[in-house]
Amino acid sequence: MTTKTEFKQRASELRDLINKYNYLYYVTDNPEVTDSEYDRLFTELKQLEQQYPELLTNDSPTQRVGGQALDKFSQITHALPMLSLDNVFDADEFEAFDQRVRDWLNTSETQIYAAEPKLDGLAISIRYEHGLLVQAATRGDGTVGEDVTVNVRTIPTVPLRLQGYNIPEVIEIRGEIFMPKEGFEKLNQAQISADKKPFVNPRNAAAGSLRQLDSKITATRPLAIYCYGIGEIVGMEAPESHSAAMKQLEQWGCRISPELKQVEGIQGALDYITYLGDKRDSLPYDIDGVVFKVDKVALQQRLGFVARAPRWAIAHKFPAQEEMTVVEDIEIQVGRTGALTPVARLKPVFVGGVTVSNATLHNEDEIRRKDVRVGDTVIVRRAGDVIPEVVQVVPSKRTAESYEFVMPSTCPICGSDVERIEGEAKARCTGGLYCGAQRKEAIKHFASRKAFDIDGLGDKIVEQLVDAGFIKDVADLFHLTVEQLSSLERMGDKSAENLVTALTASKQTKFARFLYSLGIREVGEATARSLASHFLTLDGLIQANEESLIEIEDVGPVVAHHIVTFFEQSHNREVIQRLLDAGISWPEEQKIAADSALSGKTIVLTGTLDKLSRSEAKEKLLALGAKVAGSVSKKTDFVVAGRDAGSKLTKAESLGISVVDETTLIEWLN
Ligand code: D41
Repeated sequence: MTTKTEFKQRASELRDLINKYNYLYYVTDNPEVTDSEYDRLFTELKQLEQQYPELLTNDSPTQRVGGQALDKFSQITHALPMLSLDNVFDADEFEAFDQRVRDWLNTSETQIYAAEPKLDGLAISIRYEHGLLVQAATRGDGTVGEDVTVNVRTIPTVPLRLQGYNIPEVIEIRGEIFMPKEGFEKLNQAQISADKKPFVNPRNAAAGSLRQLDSKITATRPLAIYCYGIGEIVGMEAPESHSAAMKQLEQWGCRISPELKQVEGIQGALDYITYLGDKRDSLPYDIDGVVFKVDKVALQQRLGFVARAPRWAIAHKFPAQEEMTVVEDIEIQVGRTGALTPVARLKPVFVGGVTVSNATLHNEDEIRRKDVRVGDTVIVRRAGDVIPEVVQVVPSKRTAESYEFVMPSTCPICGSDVERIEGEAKARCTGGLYCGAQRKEAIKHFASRKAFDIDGLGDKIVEQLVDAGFIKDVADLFHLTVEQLSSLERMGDKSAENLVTALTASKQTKFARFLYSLGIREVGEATARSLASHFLTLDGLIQANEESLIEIEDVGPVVAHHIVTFFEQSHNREVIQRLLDAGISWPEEQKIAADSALSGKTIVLTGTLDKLSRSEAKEKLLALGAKVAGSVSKKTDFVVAGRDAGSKLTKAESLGISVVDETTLIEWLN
C-alpha cells in the first residue's frame, strides 16, 4: 500500500528531477530528456499536488506558471543597497578610470579586471534562504525596490532552489533580467495580431513583463537572467574575486554570462571592447556596453565607493541604438515590385554608430498606429544592420506646426494609380510595365523562361541595358541593335547578334505566355492560361469587367481586381500597343471543347513518357480542357504513368484512382 510518506517522497523526487531538467535545458542548453518525458513528470507532480495540497512547496516547478494577480507591488528595502555604475564612452576615459584605480591603490601594477557584457534589461536582487528562493526585488532607487517575487519565479533560468554544495544560510544574488531579441520579436508579432500595442524595444518589453501585476502574464513572456553579483551573504565567506563568485553562482545553478572573461590592464580591456563590439549585433540579446570590475574583492574593499557607485567598476558604453531627432519630411519610396514605403527624412542623428538621416515607417497603418507627423520629435532606432526605424513619437515635443502625412493616390515615380488591397499592409503602384522603379523587375520577368523565354537575356544584361539607358520598358527590347548590345561590358559581337536573333524569334509567342509576361499581380502561368482560353483575344480580356472575370476558374475577386486595374492604366496599354507594333503575335486561340471527354478532369502525369515530352502532353491536355496537377490527391481523376513511375503511382493505387499508360493518353489526345 502506498502511504502518505511515499507520496511526499515522490513529490520531492519529481521536483528535483524537473528542476534538474529545467536547469539542463534553460541554463546549460544541454537537455537530457525529451519534452514529452518532461511533460509527463510535470503532469504527475501537478496531479500529486492537486490531490495533496500540503505537498506543494515554494520551490515546486509547478509554481512557475504564475499565481493570483496583485493589486500593487509592495516595497522591499534591500539588505545591502544596489549600487549604480559610472560610465565611460571612449578609450581615454577608460584609461583615466584605470589610472584612478591604480592611484587609489597606490600601485603601478597592471590591474586584472573581470569583463562582461552590459545587458540592457532590469537589475534584480534575488534572495535565497537555505537555498530556497524567498524574495525578488527590482532595483528601484537602489535602496528600496518592488517585490516581484511571484513574477521572478516564473522565469525558467532563475533557480527556485540552489543546487549543489556549501549553500549559505542567506544569499542575495544580483543580476539583469532581459528579453532575448527572438522572444521580443515573437511577442510583438503576437501583440500586433491581438490588436495590442507592441513594445518599443526589448528593454521596455522586459520591464513591462516583470512589472505585471498578473504573474500568469509574466509566465508567458520570454524573460531570462544573467547573474552579475552578490549582495548580502550570511553563513559563508564571500568568494575572493568576482570571477570566483561567478563560478560559484554557476555551480549553484545560476546562469552567468558566457562572455565573462578576465582581462589585463588597459590593453586587455580595450581589446575586449573591440571583441564584444564586433559581436554585438550577433548576440541573441541587446547590450549597451561592457562592464569592467576590479576582480579581487580585497581590492574592491580598499577602493570602496563614492555616491553609491563603486570606485572598482565602470561601464564602457557602446554607441546608443536609440536617439531623438526631428522628422523633417515624409516621402514615399517605390520598391522593385511596386510596393510604396513611407520613409521619414530626419534631421541627421548619430545612432548605432552611424549618421542616420532616413528611417523607414513601413506602411500607412504603422504611421497611424505610431501617429508620426511631419515636424514631430521621434526616437529613432538602429540596431545592427537593420534598417533604421522610427520607434515612437515624443508627444511632449509635438508643436502646432506638425501635420499628418497623406498617402499619395498616384505613384510619385510614374504617375500611375496607387492602390491598396484590403488586408494588405502595403499600397502599390499599378503601373507595373511602365513604372521606372519597377522597370528592371518587370523586364527580367518578361524575358524569363516561362514568359518570353529570350535566350541570352539574363538578369545581369537587363540591368546593364536599363543602366545604359537603352531600354525603359519591355517594348524597347525589340528595338535594340547589335551595336548597342555589343557595347555592353562582357558582350561580344557574336553574343549580341545571337541576342537580336533570339529577340526576333521570341516575337512569335502564345497568348497565354504573353499574358503571363505582362507581370500582372497574382497572374501566374495557370491563371494566364485560363484567361487566354476563356477570352481568346486580347481585346476581349481588356474589355472584361471584374464580374465577368470572377466567373473564370482560378480567378478570385483580388486577381480580377488586379487585372482590371492593370489594363485601366493608360501607361500599361501604351506599352502593350508598342509591343504589338513591334510585331509580337500569337496564333489564334482555339475555344476549348466543353464537350471533350477530358474537360474538367484533373490529371497527374508521372514517370517518363517516351513519345511525348511532359510539356507537350501538358499543353495538349490543357487545350482539351483538362487540369494538370502536380500531386495525387482524392481530387485526381486519372494518373498517367510513364516508365519508372514512383511514389505518385503508388499513391494513386492506394487511393483507388484510375491509372493509364502513355498509349492510352495518346489515344485520348487524338
Ligand atoms: O549587465 C548589466 N547590466 C550589469 C549591471 C552588469 N553586468 N554588472 C553590473 N554590476 C554592478 C555592480 C558593479 C554595482 C555590482 C551591473 C550593475 N551593477 C548595475 N545595474 C544597474 C545598476 C547597476
